[in-house]
Order: sequence, then structure tokens, then C-alpha cells
Amino acid sequence: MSAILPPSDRLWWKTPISGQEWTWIGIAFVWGMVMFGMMLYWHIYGKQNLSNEVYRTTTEMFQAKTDAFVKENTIRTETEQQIPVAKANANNEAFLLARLWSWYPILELEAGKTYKIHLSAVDYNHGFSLQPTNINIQVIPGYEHVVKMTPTKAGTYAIVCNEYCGIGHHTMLGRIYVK
Ligand SMILES: [Cu+2]
Repeated sequence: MSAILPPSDRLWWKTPISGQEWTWIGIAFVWGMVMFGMMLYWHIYGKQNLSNEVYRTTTEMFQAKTDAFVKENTIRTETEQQIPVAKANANNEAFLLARLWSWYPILELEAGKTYKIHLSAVDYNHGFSLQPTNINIQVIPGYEHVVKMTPTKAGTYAIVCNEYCGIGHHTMLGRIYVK
């Protein structure tokens, strides 16, 4: 019998499941439960998945908060476009705004300190992928993500937009310095 022909036994679904098949169903079920458990276990002990909070906001509100943050905490500007480089504020919070096609501003953090990074987009859906670390989250207009981060190594980290957002998507890069 081939798969493209109808089965010879029309009531094939009524044949009892064989012992061997039950074994595979059992193995698949147990493995599924192991993987489900690993999601919880890895979240707590893997130190990889972020425990982020999310709040409703509006694009205007988030833009205003980011502008206020940048105004208060800019330490210098970089590149021809005069992109502000901002330090975290006194509460160790920083704002990062995604829009077509840039991340604003550049952040400068210190290794070993724990920060709350507020993330949102003001136009379309963008993706926050922090290279070379394994952090990747969706940045959605109207939602303010608060991500707790403790940079452990000094260096220059790149933010890559990981959600296709139009013709300039490939140029949508940002930067975080860790001193
Ligand atoms: Cu983008």
C-alpha cells in the first residue's frame, strides 16, 4: 500500500494501538514533560532568560520619558549624527527607544551594576537583540518593557534590530558601552 492510495482497511483508525506504539507515545509524553520542566528550571537556574516586566504606555509618553532621560543624562555625543551617549540615571534606570531605523540613545553602563532598561518602540514592531549575548526580545509600540540587566564584562555591545521593519531595517543598529 502506498500513502497516495486510500487505505485498504477503511476503518483503520479503529484498530487498537499496538504495544510498541504505546511505548513511543509514553516516551514522547515523558520527554515533553521533561522539556516543559526545563523551561521553568532554566528560567530560574540558567541565568539566561530575562524576567522582564511589561507595562502599557503610549508612544507619546515613552518618547517624552526618553527625551527627559536623554536631556538629563547625556555625557557626550557620537558619530556625524550627534547621537547622544547617556549614562543611567540615579536610580540605575535607562531608556532605550526604537524607531525607524535607529536605537536612541547610546547607553554607557558600568560592569557589575544592575540596571533597569526601559524599552519601547514609537512606530512599528522592532526586535532588541543584544550582541554578542543571547538576549533577544520584541519591542512593541504601546508596551514598555523593563528589563533588569547586570553587565558583567566591559566592552562594546551592539544592538541589532531582529524584527524586519522596512527598507532600512539592516541599518538599524545601536550600541551599549560597558565600562
Ligand atoms: Cu527595527
